[in-house]
Amino acid sequence: MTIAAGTTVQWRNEDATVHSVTGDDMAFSDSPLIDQGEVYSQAFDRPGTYAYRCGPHPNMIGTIEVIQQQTLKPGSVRDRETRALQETVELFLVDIPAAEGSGGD
Ligand SMILES: [Cu+2]
Repeated sequence: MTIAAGTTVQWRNEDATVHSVTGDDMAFSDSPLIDQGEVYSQAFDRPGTYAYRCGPHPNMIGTIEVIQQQTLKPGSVRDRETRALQETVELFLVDIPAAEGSGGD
């Protein structure tokens, strides 16, 4: 997902097991284990691409793209979408089962 610099992202765990938000390459502070119904918040102030995964479930991955609001063309669709996301966005943590029958080697 794409957000404007300065946006705080909240991950809410709506799954039945604990998850975490662990930034790849130490790009941001890792969350503790997030219990069911709990929220982890992280502000993204600097533009860049931030990949993350779940510590206990490395198949759960996501990416946050942070852009400078000023680089957007005023009135563009992306500008409006990004403005709408500027303060707080909420993502949900739900485990995605690994693909089955991938064949192996
Ligand atoms: Cu997990």
